[in-house]
Amino acid sequence: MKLALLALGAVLATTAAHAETYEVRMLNRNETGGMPYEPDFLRLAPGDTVRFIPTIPSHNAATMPEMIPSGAKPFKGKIDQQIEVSFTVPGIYGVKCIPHYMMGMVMLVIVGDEPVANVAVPAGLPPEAKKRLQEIKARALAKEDPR
Ligand SMILES: [Cu+2]
Repeated sequence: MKLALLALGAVLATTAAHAETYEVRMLNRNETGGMPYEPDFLRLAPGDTVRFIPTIPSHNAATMPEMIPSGAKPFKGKIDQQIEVSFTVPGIYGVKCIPHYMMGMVMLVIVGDEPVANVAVPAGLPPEAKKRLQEIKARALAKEDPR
């Protein structure tokens, strides 16, 4: 029995070394407020995939040109389209819902080891998007670097 568990542990450890797929739901409301991605922060290993799910209609997921590592490929899902995006280039990404960008529908993705403290929220964003990203950053900081 113990041997079997050890073997299972080895299998799980091997699997964990491979690329993971994370699911992000696009919603109209949750406990963080209106028009959220859930979760709204992900830290990925290079090569991991995010599946953006239109749980509630009328949302999409697109890269923010202001927040994308150089060399990373932009993406833009259609409204109500479920897309899967592989993040291969390390760095800091902002993701936005185009119809609800003005209402602050954004999320933060960090690929690799970049500290949350290095996230720079661009000054020129719509105020609600800026506010949401600052909230997401503060929550991510509290989670990853509690002091
Ligand atoms: Cu939306």
